[in-house]
Amino acid sequence: MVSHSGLITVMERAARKAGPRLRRDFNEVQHLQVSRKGPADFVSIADKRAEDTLIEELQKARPDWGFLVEERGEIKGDPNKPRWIIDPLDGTSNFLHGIPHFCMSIAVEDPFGSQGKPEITHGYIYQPVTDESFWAEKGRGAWLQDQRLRVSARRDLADALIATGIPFLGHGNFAEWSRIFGAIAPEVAGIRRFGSAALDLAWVAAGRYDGFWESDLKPWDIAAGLLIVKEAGGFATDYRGTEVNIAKGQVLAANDGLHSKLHKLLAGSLRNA
Ligand code: 2AM
Ligand code: CA
Ligand code: CA
Ligand code: CA
Repeated sequence: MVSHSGLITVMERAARKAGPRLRRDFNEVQHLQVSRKGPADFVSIADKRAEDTLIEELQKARPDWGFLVEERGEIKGDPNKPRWIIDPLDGTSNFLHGIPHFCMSIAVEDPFGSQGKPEITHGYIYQPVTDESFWAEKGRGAWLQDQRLRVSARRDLADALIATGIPFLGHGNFAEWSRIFGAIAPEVAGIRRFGSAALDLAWVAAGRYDGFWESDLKPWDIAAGLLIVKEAGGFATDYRGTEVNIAKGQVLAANDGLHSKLHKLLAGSLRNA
């Protein structure tokens, strides 16, 4: 492993502690207890177990830090210290259907970042089935295991493979998504929708996808992934082209050349609505 800060080691240890149980649960998914949080919004005992393990491990390492996690919500810590932003299982729909495309996402948010406002300083995304970890530290690059990550160098929309997240039953704006899709899909080489926003961003950072757009995302879906994209030389904004607000959850990410082309199509489709 390439040398990295103590915090990345802490995140890695916690993720690799929760990983084997998540893999075991995945192999016996038909026996798992599942409940519904919204019309098509499921949560399983595996989500909760993974979250509990991550909280327990991270609390051991940094006892006074707070948390923002998907299932338990906010756990208050020392307001002057960083907090963890965690999705213990991103891609639950895939998980419950036996599709091995899911991950854990862990980020560190410094309450007083470089400009005195909250800022993500570390991100770690772990896919237990492939054993891949994508991670970044602010200002120190993005990595897949010990390999430096770089967003794709493709410049032409006609060569670009673009990921998105599609609204689903009870969630998101179908009309808006359809307009954007109608503008982008005819111009690019392909569109993918695999159902894990955190992995979508990690794959943009790794140059597997050339771009990604989605809205109505939660902080735990994107906190780690956005930093990994930026540290891999990528560009991420909201649909207006301004800095992403993780609380608002609107993202367009790509290398900078493709970002401006995609943004033109996206903004045009919403203007003509
Ligand atoms: P989750 O698996 O952590 O719930 C953005 O698309 C996010 O929406 C996904 O990363 C996923 O996170 C969440 N989501 C919840 N229910 C979903 C569904 N039925 N289909 C797709 N994504 C869903
Ligand atoms: Ca969920
Ligand atoms: Ca999620
Ligand atoms: Ca989740």
